[in-house]
Amino acid sequence: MDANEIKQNIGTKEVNTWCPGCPNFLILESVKKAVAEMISKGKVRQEDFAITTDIGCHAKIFDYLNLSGIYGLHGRALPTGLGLCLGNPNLKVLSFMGDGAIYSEGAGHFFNIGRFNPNMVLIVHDNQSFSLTTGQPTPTSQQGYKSKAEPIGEVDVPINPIKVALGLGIGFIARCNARDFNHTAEILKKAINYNGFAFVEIIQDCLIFNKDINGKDKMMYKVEDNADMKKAYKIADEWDYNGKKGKIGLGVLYSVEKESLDEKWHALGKLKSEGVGWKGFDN
Ligand SMILES: Cc1ncc(C[n+]2csc(CCOP(=O)(O)OP(=O)(O)O)c2C)c(N)n1
Ligand code: SF4
Repeated sequence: MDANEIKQNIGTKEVNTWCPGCPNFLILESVKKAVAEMISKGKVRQEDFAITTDIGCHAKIFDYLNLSGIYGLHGRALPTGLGLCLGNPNLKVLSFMGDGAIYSEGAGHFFNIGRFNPNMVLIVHDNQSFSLTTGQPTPTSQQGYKSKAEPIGEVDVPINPIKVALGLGIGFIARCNARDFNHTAEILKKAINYNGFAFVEIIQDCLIFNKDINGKDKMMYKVEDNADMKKAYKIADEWDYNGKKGKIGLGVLYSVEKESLDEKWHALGKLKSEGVGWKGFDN
């Protein structure tokens, strides 16, 4: 089967309930494209992928991907994904989270995952809003964002997830534009092939909530794959998530080799080399 036929199989027939035109459709396309192209090369099978999702608009991707996985609790897609990695180190685990999910409810898990360094990919749909619950500010919302929860406008300065990830020692850090789905698919393939924990932050508009921060495409530019930490901080500093001033670097902002969980933990590495999960479980 060629990549296009495989891509058809990775989709489902579920009725899609995202708002018409939501960039989540394009993130879905990128994931299907990346996974299908990898399968078409013959080195990995559809059943080698597993997904975990959070709760939120983004998390509905679970219903639209024909991949095994767990539709988890809000803020918990990362530990759920880590559990899958421990259960079967041969899986390629993709965890999908919103900016509210990962930088607020799930922040404690983000804090530690770079240290653990399991072989998995975190994909963040960052629309700078808690959208499923009708638009409350998240840690990446810009100051002044008015919502029913904060009618006077957000008073706190947003975090910069790229700088946070660098500070946490995450070995693969990338940023993408949801609308540029070919580029996102290329980055996702690199993230999936990375040996260790890969973080992919996708900038996404929400068409209904926090509309003031939408439409940043003109600020975006592509960077070459980078392994220099100082340069990565410099790129991260070019945009502070607090408005529409600055430049948004896209691509692999930082990638270095680090000992992965299965390399540190020999029992897990042994299972990986034997091509099995924990003994006693049906793989
Ligand atoms: C522990 C917990 N806290 C809060 C909620 C309510 N809740 C469900 S979805 C959601 C918003 C999700 O926002 P985000 O993760 O940014 O994703 P988006 O909807 O923007 O894609 C919230 C607050 C919940 N289900 N569980
Ligand atoms: S509310 Fe926003 S993020 Fe959610 S489906 Fe609609 S456009 Fe997409």
